[in-house]
Amino acid sequence: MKLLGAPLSPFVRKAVIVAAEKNLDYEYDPRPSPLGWPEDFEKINPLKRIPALLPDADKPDFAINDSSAICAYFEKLQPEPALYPSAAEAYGRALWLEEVADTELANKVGMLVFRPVFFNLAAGKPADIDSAKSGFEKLSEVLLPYLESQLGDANWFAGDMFSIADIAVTAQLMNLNMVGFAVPEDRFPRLRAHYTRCIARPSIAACVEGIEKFISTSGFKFERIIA
Ligand SMILES: N[C@@H](CCC(=O)N[C@@H](CS)C(=O)NCC(=O)O)C(=O)O
Repeated sequence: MKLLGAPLSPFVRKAVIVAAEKNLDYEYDPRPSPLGWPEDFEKINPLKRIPALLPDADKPDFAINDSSAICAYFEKLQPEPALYPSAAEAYGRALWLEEVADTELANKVGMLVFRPVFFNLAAGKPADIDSAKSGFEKLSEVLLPYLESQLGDANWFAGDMFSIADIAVTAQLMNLNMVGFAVPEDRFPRLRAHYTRCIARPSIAACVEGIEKFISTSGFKFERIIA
């Protein structure tokens, strides 16, 4: 089984975390990236997005694309530990919050905060901190309050178990952190505590380590805006 996609992609990260939680064995190809696609990548994913998964080396035409499809496939492949609740209500919540994370949260974190910092640095330009700050404020208007309210007093987003919802949200917030914006503890204490709880898991801590290694070797300077 081969998983393809650059590790800074939050969607690739989702799949990497789920595979780690389930102790799945796979080969990893980090090359496909929005900053440069390998030739013929469209043959694997006609949507030209990452992550992509080639489940079987003997079936090179069989690809599963999209992090949600890949994570759900992993759940069937290795049901334990379960990352999707079995009760209908918690299952529905998990899928809904995964969707919120993969669409609106990803869009706002990616376009409004991550891009003005990371894409500028990658292009050899100074980070556009003012745009990132105003992007972060937009994120703080509706989405972060919504996630804060959805947690309530619970440790996890869906039922009493760590699930795909926790993974999907955390995978996005990690990119926010990478470019200098922690979830502010004074404004969103439950979400901040949830983030801290999630990144303590070995499956996610390994990804945090990967980001830190990237930062220290890239030579990019990421200013800390919210600690
Ligand atoms: N819904 C997809 C979204 C995947 C996605 O948008 N990935 C980004 C990288 S973070 C990508 O490949 N973008 C390519 C592009 O926009 O050209 C998923 O969950 O996998």
